[in-house]
This record gives sequence, structure tokens and C-alpha cells, in this order.
Amino acid sequence: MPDYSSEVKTVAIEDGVAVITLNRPAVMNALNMQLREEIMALCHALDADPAVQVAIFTGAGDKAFCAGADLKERGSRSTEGMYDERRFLRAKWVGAVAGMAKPTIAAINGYCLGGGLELALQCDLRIAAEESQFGLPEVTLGFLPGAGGTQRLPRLIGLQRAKEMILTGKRINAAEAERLGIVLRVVPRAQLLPAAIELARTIAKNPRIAVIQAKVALNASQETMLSGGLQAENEAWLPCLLSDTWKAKVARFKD
Ligand code: DAK
Repeated sequence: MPDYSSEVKTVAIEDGVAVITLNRPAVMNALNMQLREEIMALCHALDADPAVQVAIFTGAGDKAFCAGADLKERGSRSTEGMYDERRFLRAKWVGAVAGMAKPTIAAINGYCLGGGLELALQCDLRIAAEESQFGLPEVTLGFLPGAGGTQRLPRLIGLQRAKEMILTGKRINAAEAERLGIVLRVVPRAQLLPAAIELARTIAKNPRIAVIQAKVALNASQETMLSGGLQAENEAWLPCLLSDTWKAKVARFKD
């Protein structure tokens, strides 16, 4: 089995579930270039790895899932460097986790800010520990959430609520994030990873092709009008027919 771990992340794979832990706890798991590049490569690798059915993203330590962009690194970079990053890296980054064929879950264990929340928003599902804090503070720094936040958040919680969060830059707690629909559910810290793994295993038990194709169809619902979405649903359905999995599953209902 390949070892995907490095100095900035750990990856543990068991029973079809990969747990990816952002591992820079001294800086609240902030996203430096290395970590972002490694996550992008990892998404491709895990999609291609037959040992993986579902991926969980979480953060090392007790305080943070991810406090966003590594502001220390960004502060030391040139305008040209930042410009190149936005032109060449950003387009890949905003679709890296969201573009995974396999389902993804964010297990949010503390501060989930800026680019950290945008990373969580790329995941299909989000579960949070009770003490987690959420926010998109980019506007308070003189920017705007530029890694998908202005597009994914309003789709998830509605335009007005997204505008309140982004234009004020204020943080909200986990209960509020659950109420708004940013997270699926909130659990005590000790139960966070077990809850995420249980959810992942429930998904992983289902036929792989059905899960992957259902994700394709569901994602189409966010990109198209109803007629186009219904067509996309059918196109996603047809490959399931090519697999023999359904025959085995449906066989027990035969006359
Ligand atoms: N980057 C780098 N280091 C960070 C960090 C971050 N995002 N967040 C925290 N740290 C570091 C702190 O500097 C501190 O390091 P030392 O001083 O010990 O060396 C260590 O983590 C512990 O942090 P605190 O001492 O501050 O811990 P607290 O519990 O008091 O506070 C906090 C935790 C997460 C509330 C606080 O650290 C915080 O507010 N962090 C910053 C959160 C944030 O604003 N994140 C960025 C979101 S915006 C761009 C420029 C910026 C961006 C994009 C583009 N360009 C120039 C083009 C921004 C994008 C974003 O993600």
C-alpha cells in the first residue's frame, strides 16, 4: 500500500476510508504552498487507489481544522509570485477536493477559517466538533474569499446569509453553522472522527459505481437547470447498468 504521508500531512487508510490529517498544528494547520500542492496530488492519487472509497479531511491538534492561507508565507511573497499562483495554481486548487470522484467528508475539529472553510466547502459532507469556529475573514484583510467561498457558500446557505458572513468577516460557532446548514451535524470532540468514519463506512459499503455516479448526478444539480440536470442524472445512471453489481444486489428480489 502506498504511503502518502509527509511532514505536512498524514494519511491513514483502513476499510476503504482514507483519513487525511493536515499536520501543521503549530500554525493552526494553515495552508502553505507545500500543503496545497500535496493535497492536489493526493486527490488524484486517492481517486486512483482501489483501497480507497471515501476520504475524510481533518486537522492535527486540538485547536484547528485549518486557519486558512498561511499568512506568514503569503506575507513574504512578491506580488508577481502571488499573481502567478492565482493564474496557475488557484484554478486547480478550487476544484481539487471537489473534483474527486470519491465522496469526501470534512471532520472539523476547531478553527475553520478562510481558505480552511473553503477547503471544507469543497467536501461533500461536513461534521464539526462542538467547539469549532467558522468564518471567512478575508474581507477584513483587504481581500475576498477567492478559493470558492463566494460561490459555494451562497449555494449552501443562501445569498443573504453568505453575504452576512463574508461582508462582516465575523466568526460563527458550530451550533450556528449547523443551523445554517454549513455542517451536517455537531458532535462532542471525542466523537468527531468516529462519527466521520462511521458515515464514511456506511457510504463505502454501497457499490462503488453507484456512489460515484450518484455524486456526479448530485453535483450536476448545482450546475444546471432542471432539464439539464435530469439529463445528467440519466447519463450518470447508465454506467451503473454496465456493472454487474446491480444484478447481484437485485437478484434476491427475483420471482
Ligand atoms: N497562517 C499562519 N500562521 C497562523 C495562521 C495562519 N492563517 N493562523 C494562526 N497562525 C499561527 C499564529 O501566528 C501563531 O503562531 P506563533 O505566533 O506561535 O508563531 C500560532 O498559529 C497560534 O495562533 P494564535 O496564537 O493566534 O492562537 P489563538 O488561539 O490566539 O488564535 C486564531 C487562533 C486561528 C483565531 C488566530 O490565530 C487567527 O485569527 N489566525 C488567522 C486566521 C485568518 O485570518 N486566516 C486567514 C484567512 S484568509 C492573499 C492574502 C491573504 C489571503 C489570500 C490572499 N494575498 C496576499 C493575495 C487570505 C486567505 C485566507 O485564508
